[in-house]
Amino acid sequence: MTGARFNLIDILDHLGQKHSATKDEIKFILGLSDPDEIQQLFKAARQVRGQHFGNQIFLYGFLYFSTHCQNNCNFCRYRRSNTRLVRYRKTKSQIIEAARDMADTGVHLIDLTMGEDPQLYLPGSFGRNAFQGLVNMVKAVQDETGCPVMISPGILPDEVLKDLADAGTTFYACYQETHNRDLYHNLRHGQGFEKRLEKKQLAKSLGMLIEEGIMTGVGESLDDLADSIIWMRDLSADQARVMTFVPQANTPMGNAASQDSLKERIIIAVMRLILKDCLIPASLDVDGLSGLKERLDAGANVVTSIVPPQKGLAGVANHSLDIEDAKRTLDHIIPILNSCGLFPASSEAYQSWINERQHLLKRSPVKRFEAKKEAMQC
Ligand code: SAM
Ligand code: MD0
Ligand code: SF4
Repeated sequence: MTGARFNLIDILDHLGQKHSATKDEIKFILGLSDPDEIQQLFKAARQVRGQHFGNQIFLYGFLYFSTHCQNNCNFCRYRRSNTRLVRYRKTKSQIIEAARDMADTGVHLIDLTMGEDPQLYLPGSFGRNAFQGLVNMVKAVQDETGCPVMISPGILPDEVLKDLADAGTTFYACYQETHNRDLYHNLRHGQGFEKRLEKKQLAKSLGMLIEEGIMTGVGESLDDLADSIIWMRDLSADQARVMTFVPQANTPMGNAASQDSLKERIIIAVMRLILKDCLIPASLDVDGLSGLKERLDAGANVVTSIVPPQKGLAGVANHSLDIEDAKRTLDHIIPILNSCGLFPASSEAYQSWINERQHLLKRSPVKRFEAKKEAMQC
């Protein structure tokens, strides 16, 4: 518990009227444990979602095109030292075919995700040329599907981020996992905390929208969670996610206790109340299709990790759950949206949300960048 006791109804009213909250108030709502109070929190989050997005939900296809990785994140199945899995690297034509299939079913965006594939980071070839194939592939996916693209590649050289921005890539996703530096170094061992933040800032200054993300169930405190939400606000994240850590066999954190979805849902709701018009995913990658309704009920407005079957594609936190039995598809997802009184948005509605957001970014890039720099110094 946080110690301080506030009046929940007052805070929820205040946040529902577009106001902000102090860190102590954020900690207080993150720490709720009374089931009735948690339901009030979820209801308030759904109301704020409704104010900004009505009953429209966005849908993201997930395409994990290379599971090779040079890094050794302690939480991740795809860490370099895990030799007990079969990895893959999809060809450009396989990627385009899978992306086209997903676009045909009606997703709004294609999320192209990779490990930091060592083939792209070979000694001597690090730089723009090594990544030309990646940039061309993003262009081809955009052209062939007509969908906006999110790229989730980890850390890239600055000039490659620039090439991706020039190619019209809509989103750069790069998750900090936590904004507590000590915890970060336990999770993303050997990777720079500042560097990861700076890449997001650079992407934003180049005109791309950014997604920030955290994990819960990794030893974080309420204070850490409140800090992360404040970071997301100060970074002007366009999309903000939380995922419950799923322990992975043959990794250093493989024997950790698993956490149920309640904390994740509380964080989703608090993000909604604080970040308001930000996109907030309900990922199918943690609890599969059966965890979708409860995440939407907490105020999420994007379904992510939609994966087509029969393509040999993997998830991240759950590499196979619900994929080959086609449950991560719109046929299964749409009835669940409808049961919550929600509907898939049109592609035009998604594109106009993006346009509006990019327009805002163009109007005040310097101010936003300075605000973020100040936030980094706190
Ligand atoms: N390699 C790139 C990178 O690390 O930025 C792209 C992959 S990234 C989109 C994979 C994300 O999935 C991680 O940042 C983390 O948030 C989440 N993730 C990975 N392993 C997980 C696990 N075991 N449980 C829950 N989430 C996990
Ligand atoms: C998801 N498995 O949406 C995906 C992944 C990467 N941008 C997203 C973590 O849950
Ligand atoms: Fe590699 Fe990304 Fe997994 Fe870390 S989270 S090991 S960078 S794939």
